[in-house]
Amino acid sequence: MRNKSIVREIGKKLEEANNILITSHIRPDWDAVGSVLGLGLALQENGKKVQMVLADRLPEKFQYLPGSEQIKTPDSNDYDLSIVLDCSDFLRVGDALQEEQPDVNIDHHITNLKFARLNLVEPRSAATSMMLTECFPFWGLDISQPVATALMSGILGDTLGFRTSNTSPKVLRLCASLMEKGANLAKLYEFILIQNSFEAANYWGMGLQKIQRNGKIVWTTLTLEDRKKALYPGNDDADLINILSAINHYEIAIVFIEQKTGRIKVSWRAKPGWNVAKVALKFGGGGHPAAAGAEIAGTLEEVQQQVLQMTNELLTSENYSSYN
Ligand SMILES: [Mn+2]
Repeated sequence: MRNKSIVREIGKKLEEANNILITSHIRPDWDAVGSVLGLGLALQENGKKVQMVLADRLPEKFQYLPGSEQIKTPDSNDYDLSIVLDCSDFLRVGDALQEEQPDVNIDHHITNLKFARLNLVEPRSAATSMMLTECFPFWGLDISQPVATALMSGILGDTLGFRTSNTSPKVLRLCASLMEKGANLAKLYEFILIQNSFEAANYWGMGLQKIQRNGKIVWTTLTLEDRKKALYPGNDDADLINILSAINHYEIAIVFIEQKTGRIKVSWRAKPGWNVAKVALKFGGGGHPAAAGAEIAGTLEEVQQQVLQMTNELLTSENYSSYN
């Protein structure tokens, strides 16, 4: 933690507050849910009233985490401290918060806009759940088994199972301490990173049949028709991007996912050394150097053309990202 004084200030706020609202971004991932649950449960165990709120209904897979039944969609909120976790842009909170400026933002996205009154932002940190694991001793919060499970899930999710280039010795030490507190690494790893549904595998097949390459980029598309044929229930790529980014000799992988809204969801993955968040940001998205996303208006053909062009520009104009 490099911002010790902000960590202390946030600790003071937590101590003073009695009714705390914790939220994260729309389309939550494991770090969003893991950090909300990790902090929420730890504060509850310390006698605080905590509301855990997400704008989107919690996808089924997260029910695996103890305490997840407490996460609810927004209603008339009454609270005296608001905390936004793992969220770089206040817009991504959706309608989980009605106020103009939240009290606290804790996040690790390089694209963070520091929109709260107190911002603890560490772009070098591998996950918001990791930042919380580091902060808890300063805030006098113990880590129970459910809290350790939530935090470990967030770290596993964002490091893709300790594979991203920001997986430092510190990440592994913190995870070892979470194991000592009762987080079951093998079980969480299998559930979060390995297991997937038959429908997802079928959907991958549709995308894999269409893979294309040009220069250092490999990409594919998933249409609404593909989704329907595969009976895949989500509106995402079912993590097909992980398979594309495993193809050797290509620096950047992209998946274009057609949405019912007439927009195209774009997911980028880059080998170490490239910062695809820069391209995502140009399209109104965001993310991390190695993994970023955006949702762009236009047809599949139009968006493909624009995104491939911009991504190619990144590959030709930049040799090394200082954040990797
Ligand atoms: Mn995160």
